[in-house]
Amino acid sequence: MNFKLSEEQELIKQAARDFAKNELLPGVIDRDEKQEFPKDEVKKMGELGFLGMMVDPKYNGSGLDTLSYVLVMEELSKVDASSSVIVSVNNSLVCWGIEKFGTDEQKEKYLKKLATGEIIGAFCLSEPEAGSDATSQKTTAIDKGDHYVLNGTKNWITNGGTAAVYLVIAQTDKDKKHRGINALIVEKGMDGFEVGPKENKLGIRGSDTHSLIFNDVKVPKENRIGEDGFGFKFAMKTLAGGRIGIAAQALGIAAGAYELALKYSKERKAFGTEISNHQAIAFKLADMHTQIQAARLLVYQAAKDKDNGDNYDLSGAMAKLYASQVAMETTVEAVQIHGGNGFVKDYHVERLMRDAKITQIYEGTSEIQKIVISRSIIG
Ligand code: COS
Repeated sequence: MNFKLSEEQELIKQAARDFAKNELLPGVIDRDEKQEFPKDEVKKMGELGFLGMMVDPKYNGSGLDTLSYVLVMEELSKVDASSSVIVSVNNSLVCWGIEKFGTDEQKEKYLKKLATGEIIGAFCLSEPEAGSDATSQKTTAIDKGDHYVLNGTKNWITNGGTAAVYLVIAQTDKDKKHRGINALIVEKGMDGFEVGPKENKLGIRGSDTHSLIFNDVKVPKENRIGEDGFGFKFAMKTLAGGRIGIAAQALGIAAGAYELALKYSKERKAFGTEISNHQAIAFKLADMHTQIQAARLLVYQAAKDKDNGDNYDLSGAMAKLYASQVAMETTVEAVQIHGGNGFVKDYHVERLMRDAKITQIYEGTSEIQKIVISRSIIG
């Protein structure tokens, strides 16, 4: 086992760290407060190649491995998880899904622009009554020969208002259950497609989360991804990779909170000495450091499995389950170490604590990860 990063990976990690410090940090509190989408920052991330990291250069991507991608996700998430979720969805759900399963025409038309960040994408599976129970899709895509007619509502869609391209999962043939589900590429502006109001969220408030309404939207057949009935498998396979991105996001949130707590504990004095000299604080830091490193190894393992062409359903689910738990616990402790200062916005840790929670919910709740893990080990 070689845990050493290559020179290229170190450079990519440093580039993401510099970008987060110089470009994301200055406005992050304000964007969180105002629920403002990081428009300029996303444009710059596109220029740096962060929005199509694993995409083949022939489709304008950076052609990097999954490990490089998680390194970038970790560094961005230390500072701004609202920005990193935009990166995660565009890379692992939208670009990966189209590159892996799309037609040449779909790649030419959509992937080339998504990979540079000229446009961004959204992945639309969840519904008011189908989140974890993903086979119970109520959105319908009725086959009309050369096109589908799409009707229904999707909920909690990241990049919902800002995306130009939406991968929508919908039921075509109810009798076939999950084998009658399709994945369609829907463009903003198609007749009958409406973006609902923006959600007012606990965390990742800079990201843009909406419901979407489809009312007799005509989607050409050539916009279907894969064979008829492939939509549910498409969603599962895509989410398996997405979970590695979210695990890296959770890792970054935890590591960001830990770095702030460590620094603060060496500056803040109480009872005549820096608080890091008190065992009550030092032991918290020891636990945080240990848990974060364990989470990091799980995330790297999942990324390596994907890069090696091995199955990553199990390793990705374990990485997400554990890293999101560590993100929650670490951020709570980071606030505690900061005391009263931890409760005010200027010190960043309260935001990281709020941002951490969603990593236990989206792209499969912790309970769903336990289903995936237990089925995988029990059979
Ligand atoms: N890769 C490929 N195919 C997969 C798969 C995977 N990782 N996981 C499941 N499938 C396939 C199964 O093989 C099965 O297909 P066949 O019957 O053709 O073999 C099909 O999907 C249904 O699988 P299963 O019977 O296991 O479905 P369940 O209803 O029991 O649900 C879980 C499986 C719970 C794992 C799934 O619904 C899930 O992941 N839910 C969470 C969805 C989610 O992440 N929601 C968040 C929205 S995105 S923010």
